[in-house]
Parts: sequence; structure tokens; C-alpha cells
Amino acid sequence: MASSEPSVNETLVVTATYNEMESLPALVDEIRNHLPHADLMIVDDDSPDGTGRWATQLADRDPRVTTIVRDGKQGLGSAILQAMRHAIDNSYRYMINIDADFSHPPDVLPRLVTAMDEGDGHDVVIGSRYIPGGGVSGWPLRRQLMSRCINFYARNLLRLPLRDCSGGYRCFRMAKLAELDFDMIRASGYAFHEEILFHLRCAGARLGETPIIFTDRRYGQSKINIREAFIALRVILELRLFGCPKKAKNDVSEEDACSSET
Ligand SMILES: Nc1nc2c(ncn2[C@@H]2O[C@H](COP(=O)(O)OP(=O)(O)O)[C@@H](O)[C@H]2O)c(=O)[nH]1
Ligand SMILES: [Mg+2]
Repeated sequence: MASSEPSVNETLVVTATYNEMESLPALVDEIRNHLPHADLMIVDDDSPDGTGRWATQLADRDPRVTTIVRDGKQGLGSAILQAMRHAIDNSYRYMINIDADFSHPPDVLPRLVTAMDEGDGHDVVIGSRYIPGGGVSGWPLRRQLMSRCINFYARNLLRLPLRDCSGGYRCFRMAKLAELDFDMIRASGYAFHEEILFHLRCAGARLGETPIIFTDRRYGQSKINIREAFIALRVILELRLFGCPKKAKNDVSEEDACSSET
């Protein structure tokens, strides 16, 4: 039985994939189940396990699915950025990013959308592990520590009024994202998650969180590595040192940007 759906024909659900053949078909079913009117986009980096081939065949028979298979592994951030450009070009109201490995619970999809209009409204709602009601299941201590540390570092250096700055499960308001100059994005990998929040804060975006329980992947392997962690430390430090870009179209001062609370 499908969940009640808050918004129709306006939402693009995006998943970046690299070797996710064991998860992706079931994930597509779950997305359909929970947001039956959403369109779907899969950005694959020519996965050796054939994920891209499967996703291309799916797009061939379903006009509401768009698949891009890129030329080799180019990074999670650049895959999401490519999807953002597509969502802007095709006038979507919302874009939701979800990992393909079932770490992000698909039954929260409708909640991410409804949360966009709650209170004074939001430009981003993050499926958050680190607010009351959220959590992490199945991660080894090392991974939990790494996530906590990067969140502490990003939250403080980038002055983000958020508890979960590194989680990838998010709904974006495309009208706000369209104000950003994507050419200024530095990170092509996992640090993209923190960087896009920084640029959105600089543009005066309203940032919100809704709790999720993140569960470690059931199949396949994580693509994150220590190199990605070091790149994230460097990118976040650079963003802090250089500050908000001057050319944010709806530029707000550092002080104004920092006062936006969720
Ligand atoms: N297209 C693409 N997707 C990627 C890349 N790296 C990771 N992903 C996808 O990004 C999502 C998160 O990656 P994952 O390895 O689960 O990271 P973790 O959850 O932090 O361990 C998954 O859907 C991956 O398949 C990449 O270089 N290109
Ligand atoms: Mg994962």
C-alpha cells in the first residue's frame, strides 16, 4: 500500500550509484511505493557490476526514469551536482537525494517533502541521524566516530545550524538551489554534502532536519575511504578561510547567514 503523498509531479528522487546492483532494483520499488508520483533519476559511474546497464534498461521502458551513465568513477558529489542541474533545467520543485544502499529509509520520503512547508518553510530538509528520534544502526565504532567528528568540524567551521551536516538524505527546494553558482563548487566527492549546505547558508537558505534511523548497508561495500575524509577536512577549512562567495545571487552577510536557525 502506498503512503499518502504530499506533492505530485513536482519531485525528482535522485540516487547516485556505483556497484549497487544488489540494492537498486528493490530501492526503485520502494521509492515508487512511497512517492508514486515522483520522477526518478539514477546517476551511475559505469559500475563494473552492471548497475548502469540495468538502470538504462529501466529508463528505456519507463519515461519517468532518467538514467545517466558517466564515463568512469567521478565522485558522489559530482553525480549529485549533475542531477541538480537536471532538476533545475527541468523545473522540478523539489529534488530528494537518497543513497542506493538502503541506509536511508525510503518510508521517510513523504515526510521529507511535507517538512519542506512546515513552520516558516525550508529550502533544505535533512534526514538527520543526530537529532532526537534519529540514530545509526549497524555502523562500527570507527565509522560512528568519523561521522561525529566530521559533523562537529563542519558545523563549527561552516557555522551550520544543523546536527547532521554530512548525511546525504535530503530534500532541496530547487528555486533556492538555482540561486547558487555551481561553478564555485570545489568538492566532487563526499565533501559535497557539507559544501552545498555552506553555499545554501550563504544564500540565506532555511535549513531543517527531520529524524531518520540510518542503517548500515546490507549488500556491497562502502565507497568512502580515508582519502575522502582528508579531502573533506581540507575543503571545509578552505570554505571557512575564503568565506561566503561574493557572487551569491541573494547574498547575505556572514552575520545574517549565521542567524538562520532551524
Ligand atoms: N555515481 C557515483 N555514485 C557514488 C560514488 N561514490 C559513491 N556513490 C554512491 O553514493 C552513495 C553513498 O555511498 P556509500 O558507499 O554507501 O557511502 P557511505 O554510506 O558513506 O559508506 C551510494 O549510493 C553509492 O553507490 C561515485 O563515485 N559515483
Ligand atoms: Mg552507504
